[in-house]
Amino acid sequence: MTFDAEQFKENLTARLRRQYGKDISQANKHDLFDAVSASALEIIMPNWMETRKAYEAKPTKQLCYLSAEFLMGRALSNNLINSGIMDQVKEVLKGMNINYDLVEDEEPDAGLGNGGLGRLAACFLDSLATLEYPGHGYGIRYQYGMFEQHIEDGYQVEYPDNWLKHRDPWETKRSDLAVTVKFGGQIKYGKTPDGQDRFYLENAEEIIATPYDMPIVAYGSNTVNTLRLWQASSPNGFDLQLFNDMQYHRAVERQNDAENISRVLYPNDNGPMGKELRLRQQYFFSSASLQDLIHHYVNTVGTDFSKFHEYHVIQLNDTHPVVAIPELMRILLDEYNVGWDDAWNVVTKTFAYTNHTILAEALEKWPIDVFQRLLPRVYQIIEEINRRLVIELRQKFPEDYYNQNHMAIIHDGKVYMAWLAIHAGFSVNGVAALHTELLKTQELKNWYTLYPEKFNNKTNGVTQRRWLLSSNPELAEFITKRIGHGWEKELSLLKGLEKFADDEASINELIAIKRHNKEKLAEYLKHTQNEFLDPESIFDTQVKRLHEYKRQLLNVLHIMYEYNRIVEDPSYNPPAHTYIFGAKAASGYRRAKAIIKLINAVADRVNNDRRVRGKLRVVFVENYRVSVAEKIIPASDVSEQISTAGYEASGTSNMKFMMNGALTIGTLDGANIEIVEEAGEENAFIFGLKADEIIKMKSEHTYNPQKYLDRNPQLAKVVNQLVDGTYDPSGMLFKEIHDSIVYGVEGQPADVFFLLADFDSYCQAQEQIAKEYADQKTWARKCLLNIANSGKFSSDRTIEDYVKDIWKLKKVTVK
Ligand code: 26Q
Repeated sequence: MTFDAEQFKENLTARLRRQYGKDISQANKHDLFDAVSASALEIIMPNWMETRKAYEAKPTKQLCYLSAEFLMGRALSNNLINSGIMDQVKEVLKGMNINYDLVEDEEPDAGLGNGGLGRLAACFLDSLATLEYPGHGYGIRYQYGMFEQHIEDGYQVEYPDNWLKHRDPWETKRSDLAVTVKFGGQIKYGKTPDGQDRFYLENAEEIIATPYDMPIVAYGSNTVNTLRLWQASSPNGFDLQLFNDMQYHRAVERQNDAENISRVLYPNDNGPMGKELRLRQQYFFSSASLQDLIHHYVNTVGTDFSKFHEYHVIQLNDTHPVVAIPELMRILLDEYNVGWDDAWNVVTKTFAYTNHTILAEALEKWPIDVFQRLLPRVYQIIEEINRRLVIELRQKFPEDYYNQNHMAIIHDGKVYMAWLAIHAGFSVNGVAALHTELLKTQELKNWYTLYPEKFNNKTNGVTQRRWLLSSNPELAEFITKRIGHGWEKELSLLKGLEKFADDEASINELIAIKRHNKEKLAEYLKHTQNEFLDPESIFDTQVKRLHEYKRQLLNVLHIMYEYNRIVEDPSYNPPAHTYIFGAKAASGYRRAKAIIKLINAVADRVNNDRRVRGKLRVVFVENYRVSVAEKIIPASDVSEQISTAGYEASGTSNMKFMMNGALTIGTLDGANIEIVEEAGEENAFIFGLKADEIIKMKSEHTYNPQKYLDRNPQLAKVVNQLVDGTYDPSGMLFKEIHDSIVYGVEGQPADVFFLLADFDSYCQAQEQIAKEYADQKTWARKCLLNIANSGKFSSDRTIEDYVKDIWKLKKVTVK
């Protein structure tokens, strides 16, 4: 993009003048963030407009990525880097005596997602634009994103994330493109004004969906794609009659009820949540997005829908937007008078479904009564889809009454959203090789028998623009100095670094870069939460949502074990080790919250014990989020990826750590398997039971956790310390955690996530880390080999895989 320094300066001062009535000398950091962003958008805008024109000039297939979550993080640095004007902007600001870093830090994260699934959507948008594919995101403009986590007395306390408190300079409100979404009402059948017999809804509640567009700026090309987020409001405004009657609450009730649909992101990651408002959210953005697509199609192609799938492909990010399937049927049947078979033909060529989890509790199912009341016509259409499916099932599985019942979209009083997606979609994909295999052979085995051709794997990836180029500029420069530019758009070029593995100067430089990143993180944590970190120590990091299957508890049990060992044996002198945690727990997930309290209790004890000072430290980073990940990951030596094998569909932070030269301690789960395949087993610390071993023990009921306690007195001691007053005088706070591993609680067997079985093996892997870290050069060599072999884990590769096998998009060059 062309950059005119004078023009930029002028835009900046004009924005300050118009929006805030201030000149540069009066502007505070926030004003500056807003003005710099607005001025950058001014530069991006012509390309955004050109991109739209290019897509319209020659209609080609467009991808619609439908997702309830887009975990975008901050936009400013990303957009400046991608549009190639970062250096120039910094230069201009420097000339005006403005420190860019302070401006950057003013931007709130767009935290419109929970974790992996939401961040994956954000990485995909970056790759789609950069690879010049016409692909757009569609989601919800939550007024409140992922909650803000405070730690008070060691407990997680949630505060609303009011990220739109100040206006968001990146978004454009498009009132001209608003649509109506209908809820409830009664189904009627009758004549339309033009004399057609149709189904329609009477007395339905109407909600306005207004789109807000965000630019998705390509790196190194002119493409600017769109993330379109819908906001809900009432068409009726507030009720003046009631207001005049002094019934102030009731006067705004309707408006509030409508706005509640896009009020807040549900903070459940991989968890159950059968709330009606959530279904409202899902239908709201699915319906609005489809209406948008249909308008586009009708305007560019016309009302012959037989070619719809040649112009639109819709990727469903998990089951959250699956209600779009019957909604497209409804629009075609009821609004465009298409017959059932023709409509079904369109639908089955348009939708593709990604599964992100094999946890049973995350597979969405809605009670029939809730569904039917909220979306009567959509429900009726699902019934018809189901009726036809059941006929197919009887033919395919004669006499197999289990499958005939269990695979029905509607059974046991519920609507099974995943079944609807698999049946109606043309593609079903898992997110890592192991995950896809487990879908085929375990969770979705019956569906794989019915539709083997639909199943495929798409191993996740992350964008190196945000997770390396932007977040780790020193490492980026190290790379470019050795292999030149190009890796920013073709990550497999990193392979060229391998030849520096035995180059002393390179290894020393790599060590110095990691060291500097560690110092910067230490400084940041000193500043934000008054934590002291020793950059000499191993930075051993586990940052991800808190979930039992991710086994933060295994990490903590090992820390407790280390602590005992150092205290009991003064001659034991391991290298200094800092354990860093960052994790949010779903607000209703009691045991996850207890684990956060435990981490903080252990930190409190360990960090205040002179006997282990300089050897062991535990830090819980408050309010972990994208912008904090960007600081933690480049500063980490060890990446904790320790889920029970078979449970983590893929993981994506594992890839970010690898790219930034951290060594993985992990189980053979999710994408860890492929990471080790690329990096070499000798360059990671792999431990624990394998997925097939876990599956076998589960199905044969042969796991006996007590055996491990009997066998290992140190482990027994640590487990007992959960309740003996060591970390909590009452002995009660961690009793449920204790009981869940030792006895089993709530009808579950003991230790469902196999912590005790993997404990020994995890300790050995940690011991190996301590040993190998002592030899800095050998360690850094392994880091370099990890970086050099991380090319596969670029989301650019993932997107090309989707394009080739599922989406069949063509690149569109924007002039
Ligand atoms: C479901 C029903 C009701 C309310 C909420 C939900 C819900 C919300 C979020 C269910 C699941 C999620 C998020 C899941 C998720 O983030 N999964 C992760 O996806 C990553 C990207 O594919 C993988 O790398 C991770 O392994 C997987 O856990």
